[in-house]
Amino acid sequence: MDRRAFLASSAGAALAQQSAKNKMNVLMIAIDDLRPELGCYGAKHVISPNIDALAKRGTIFTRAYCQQAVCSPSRTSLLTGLRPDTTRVYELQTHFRRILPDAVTLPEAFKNAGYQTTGLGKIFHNGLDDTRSWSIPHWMPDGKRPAWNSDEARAEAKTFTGNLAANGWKITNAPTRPGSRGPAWDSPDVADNELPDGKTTDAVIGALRFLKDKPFFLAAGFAKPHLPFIAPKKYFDMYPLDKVEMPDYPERPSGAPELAFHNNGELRNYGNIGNDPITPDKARQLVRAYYAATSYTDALIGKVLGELDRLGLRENTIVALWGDHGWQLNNHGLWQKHTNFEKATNSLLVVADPRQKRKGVRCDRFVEFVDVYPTLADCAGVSTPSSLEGLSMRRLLDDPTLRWKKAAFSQYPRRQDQKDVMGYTMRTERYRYTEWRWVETQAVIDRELYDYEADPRESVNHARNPENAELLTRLAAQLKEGWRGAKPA
Ligand SMILES: [Ca+2]
Repeated sequence: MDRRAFLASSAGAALAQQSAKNKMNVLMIAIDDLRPELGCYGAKHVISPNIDALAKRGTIFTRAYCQQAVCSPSRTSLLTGLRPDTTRVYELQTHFRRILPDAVTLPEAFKNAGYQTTGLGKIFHNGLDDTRSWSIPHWMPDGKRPAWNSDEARAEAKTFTGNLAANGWKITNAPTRPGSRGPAWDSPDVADNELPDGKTTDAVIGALRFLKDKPFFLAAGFAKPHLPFIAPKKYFDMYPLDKVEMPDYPERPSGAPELAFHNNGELRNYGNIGNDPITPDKARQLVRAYYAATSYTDALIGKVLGELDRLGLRENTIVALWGDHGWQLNNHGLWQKHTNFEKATNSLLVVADPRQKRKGVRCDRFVEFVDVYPTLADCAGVSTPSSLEGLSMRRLLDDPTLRWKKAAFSQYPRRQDQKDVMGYTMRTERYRYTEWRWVETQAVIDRELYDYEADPRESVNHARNPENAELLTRLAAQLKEGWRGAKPA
């Protein structure tokens, strides 16, 4: 190398080093099935001091909507920045690479920008990991996988990639027999790290220590409060059974089509639920256990955020925390997610960028989970594919009152008469408008209209009232315009 080239290259290396120093890290915390019912969301009966503390240094999004209220479709949409009708992932079996082999995922965009990227715990849906997303292989706390970032883990990740390719990315989760999943809740008297999420927490802390000097994108996935609601006993003790605040409106909305509902099949897979009626006593036990599992997860997140502080990383790390969709705690007689109702689609989202101008504020603007990818990339200065279907929320972090999206969009598939049905739903400032359509012909089978101004509990479907004809026509036109039409000018 001649002297000039040497000088140029060492200047380049120094610049690269400098820019690595200035790069913001990302800690993305994914929580399975956590609904936005926490202290920082105004739910004082839920004990969540650690997420509340994070919210004080960031923005709480009160109107964040997932694109489909079930794990893999929602996570795939968030992690690819594409909506379910683009990913074609509507269930828990299809890997998005079958449809979109060249998609660049959120962690992958960071990897391509020179970041160390890794995931611990549930990030992509279980069994559907995307090896291309990670510079250090993804790790699960199931005891079957080698330690995070070990030679064995790297070798296994290679084999895993090979297997996926050989199978044409087809992975199927065998359906579980009813009653075969053990109890729906349990409160073992164990230490936090004797349960899988506690093991994930220890591994995340180790990963932070390892990654602290490099720009990193670290995804930490917590499995609780997903069913079964298992948490150490001390978290159950925080919620005396007789004092548990029971969720309101257990009734179905009047005039809602059968397509809007499900039969609580996921919950009924658990041995102590089965096909028996869910009695008020059982409902109370379930609600208490959900809150206990929530507080357990919150405590673990506190440990992770504490380590971030101890390592001096708070000022150069963006933290994004989300629950992958909402959750119905006996709202409309429904448990779980799997619907287009408000409680299933409205989700938890907190973003904290240490550089944001307004901290500890609530933002009531409509944001969608497809927006998480462009936001994190925008905040970190990472380039993204032009095909993304979301909008960066970065400006909302500085000013939560900006004029923003006119609506948020979600969808949920069903089967009827052995044919595929898709329910498309749109949440506007005042209404939720839903169309259930045959997939094949796109003909509308049924509609729902809820007016949150008059009826925040969705107790009446107004779509069948002839007086609303004009409103329905207007909302149908807006739904047809979809997310492109709802973008701020
Ligand atoms: Ca989930």
